[in-house]
Amino acid sequence: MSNTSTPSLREQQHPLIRQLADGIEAVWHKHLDLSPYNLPTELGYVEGRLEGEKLIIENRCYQTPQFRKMHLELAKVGNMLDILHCVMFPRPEYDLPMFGCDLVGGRGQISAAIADLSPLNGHTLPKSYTSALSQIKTLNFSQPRELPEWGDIFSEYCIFVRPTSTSEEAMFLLRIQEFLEIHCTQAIASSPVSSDVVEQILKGQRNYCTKQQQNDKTRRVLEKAFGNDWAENYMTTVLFDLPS
Ligand code: BLA
Repeated sequence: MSNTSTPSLREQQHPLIRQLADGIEAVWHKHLDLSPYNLPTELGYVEGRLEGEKLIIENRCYQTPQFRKMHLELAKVGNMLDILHCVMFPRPEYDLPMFGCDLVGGRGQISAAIADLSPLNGHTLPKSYTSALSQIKTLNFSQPRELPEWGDIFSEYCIFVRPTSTSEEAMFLLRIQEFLEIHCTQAIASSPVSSDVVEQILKGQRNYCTKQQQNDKTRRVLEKAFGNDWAENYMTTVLFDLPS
């Protein structure tokens, strides 16, 4: 695992990705009691080739008393593609939503920026979340994007846009910080649930991961650079592993 002072890839990435990576880690450090989470060593830092360009993947992973795995991934394909992927997997003993965020850009423009606190029971977030989220202001972006079919896992607070200006980028950045402030504050105040509820939560997490594994756009990038088996293994053990 790489620790605090090796921000190599992020310095070469789109400014929004860099700011977001720094911002996510800052909120994590501010609120949570972080310990390292070890990915299989061969998957912490990976290099491959995609259409003659070098694909580099750099992972950072933590865990806390409330979160089984907090994963921040940065990836870069030559000068074509910059990617930030982040998911916080709660321990199933806590009734907490999934925080997920994905930014994809190339040649100076972010084409997809998505962030959400996704409920695990199919439809509603815990009341404490909806009351906090209803107090932050509704944002308007000039180019909202349509969710794919598997995107029924996302909440009504999900943002999925193509940011068209630095002010829209700043709005997106701020919204993620608001999501994370709410999420970390709620998480540390929450108590473990009873064992029958744990089963329900696990079911919800499995559904979330199974849907995310259907993202063909992610899969295609990984398949082209590393092959089908590697991509399948990476999507099911690193990006969206199901809790045992
Ligand atoms: C879209 N994800 C994409 C796209 C690419 C990737 C190339 C298409 C961009 C576009 O349409 O403009 C690629 N994303 C990757 C790769 C990794 C990655 C290679 O994370 C990792 C190595 N994806 C997530 C998470 C969410 C998510 C956590 O990993 C949401 C919380 C969403 N990504 C997401 C969605 C799309 C996307 C909804 C659009 C998919 C579509 O339009 O079909």
